[in-house]
Amino acid sequence: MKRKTLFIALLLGLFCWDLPAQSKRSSLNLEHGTHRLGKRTDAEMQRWREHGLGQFIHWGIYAIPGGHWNGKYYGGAAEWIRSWKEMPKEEYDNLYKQFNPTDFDAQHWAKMAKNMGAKYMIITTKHHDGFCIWPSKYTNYTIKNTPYKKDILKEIVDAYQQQGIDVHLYFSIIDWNHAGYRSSIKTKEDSIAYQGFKAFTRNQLLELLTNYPTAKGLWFDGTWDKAWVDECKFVDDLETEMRLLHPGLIIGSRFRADEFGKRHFDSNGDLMGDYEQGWERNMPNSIDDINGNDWDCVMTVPENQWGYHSDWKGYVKTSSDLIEMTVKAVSMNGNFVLNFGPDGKGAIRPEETKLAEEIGQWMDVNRDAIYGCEYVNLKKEGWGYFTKKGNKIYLCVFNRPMDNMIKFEVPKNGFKTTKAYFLADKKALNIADGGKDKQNNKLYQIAVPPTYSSDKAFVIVLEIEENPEDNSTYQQART
Ligand code: H76
Repeated sequence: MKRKTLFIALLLGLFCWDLPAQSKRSSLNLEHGTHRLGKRTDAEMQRWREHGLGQFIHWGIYAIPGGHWNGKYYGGAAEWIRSWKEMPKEEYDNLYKQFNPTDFDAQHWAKMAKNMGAKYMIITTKHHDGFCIWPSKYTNYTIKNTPYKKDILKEIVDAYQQQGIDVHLYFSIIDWNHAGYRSSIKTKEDSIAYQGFKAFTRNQLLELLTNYPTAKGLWFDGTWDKAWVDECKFVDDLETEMRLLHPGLIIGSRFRADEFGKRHFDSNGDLMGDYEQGWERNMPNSIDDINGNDWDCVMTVPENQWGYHSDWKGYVKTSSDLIEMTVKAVSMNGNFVLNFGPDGKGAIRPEETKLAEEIGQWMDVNRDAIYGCEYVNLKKEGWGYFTKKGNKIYLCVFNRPMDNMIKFEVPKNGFKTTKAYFLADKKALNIADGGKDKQNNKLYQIAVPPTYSSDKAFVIVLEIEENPEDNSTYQQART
C-alpha cells in the first residue's frame, strides 16, 4: 500500500515536472505534424551536426545563358531566367540540346571543396526548370539527352565521396517542365493532372534514393505552392516511405506542411523534419532564435545568385565575411553552406575559386574551432564568437580590440580556466583574473601581444575544467 502511494506520488511529480514545458505548447492532435520532438540522436545526424561547413552547388542549363538573353541583362537570380518575360520558354526548354560541359571535372570540384574545408555538399539534381542532371527514366528532360550524355550526378557523388565529403541531393518540387505540375488546383483537370505529377515526383525521389544510395540526405526546395501544401497526407506518407527505404536519411523542414498548411513548424510550433531549413541567405542573431533545433544556413556569394550569372552586381561577400558566417553558425549549433554556381562549361569561376582557397587557408589553421564544435553559454562579446568541443573553448576573434584585451565573463559555478594559447601556433597566453562582478560572474582577460599580427580572424584556445567548487562569493547588494 505504502509503495503504491509512493508510486502515485512519483508519477504525479513527474507529471507536474512536465507541466511548464507542456503548457507552453498548444497541443492540437495533429496527424501530419512533427513525428518527433527534440533533436535526432542517431549517428548519421550526429555526423551531419559536426560538419560545420558545407558546399552548395547550383548547376543546370540556366548556366548556359548565365543571366543574359539576346544581349539583355537579367537582374533576377540566374536560375530563374526561364520565368523572365524576355526569355522565350521554347528557347529555354531547348537549351539542354547545347549542354556540353567540356570543362567539367568532378574530381577538380571535389578537391576544391575538400581544400575549402567542406565536410558535405548539396547538389541540385533538378531545379525549378525540371532539368535532371541524372538519367531519370521518368522524363526525357535529362542529362542523357544532352550532347554530354553521361550521368553527371553519379560523377559528382563518386568524386566527392572519394574526398570523404558527404553528398546531399537538392530536389525542387516545382517543375516547370512537367505537364502535370500545378502551383494550385483550380479545376477538375488540374486535379487529374496533378495526380500524375505526384506519382512522377514520388518515382523520381525513390529513383534517386535507389540509384545513389550513399547520398546522406535530401534538400527540398519549391515546396511552398498551395497545391503541394494541400497534399500533406501524400507528402507525409512519401517521407515515411523514403525514410524506410533509406535508414538515416536526413530531410530538413522544407518538405511538407501539416493539415493546417503550416510549414517548417507545425501548428503546435514544433519543427517538422530533422533540422530547420529556413535560414536562406539569412542568419539567426542569437541562440534564442534557434529553439534548440539543428539548422543550416545556405548562403550565396553575391546578394541573390545561385546558378551561374556571368555579371554579378551589388555587394560580393569576401572570404572574411564568409569565414565569420561559418563561425557564427557553428557558435549557434548550425551548419554554414556556401553556394557555388559553375558556368555552362562546368568551370568554377575565378572569384569562387579564390574564395574557396582563402576559406581553406583559414580552415587549415583553425579547423579545430569549427568541426564538431557547439554553442557555449557565455555572454556574447564584441570581439567575436565562442565555440566549444570537449574541454576546449575557442575564442574566435573577428574584431580585435584596440587595447588588445580579449575579455569574457564566466557565470558563478561555471568553468575554471588556467590555460590559454593561440590555436595557430600553440603559443601560450596569460589569463588575467579580472575579479568578480556584482552577480559573482568571474571576469577574465587575455592580453594579445601588440606585436601579434592578424590580417584575418584568429582563435585563442581556452582549456577548461567544468563546474569547479567555488564558495567564495560576495554578498549580493541589497537594493
Ligand atoms: C526561390 C528560390 C530558390 N531557393 C534557393 C535555394 C535557390 O535554389 C533559389 O533559386
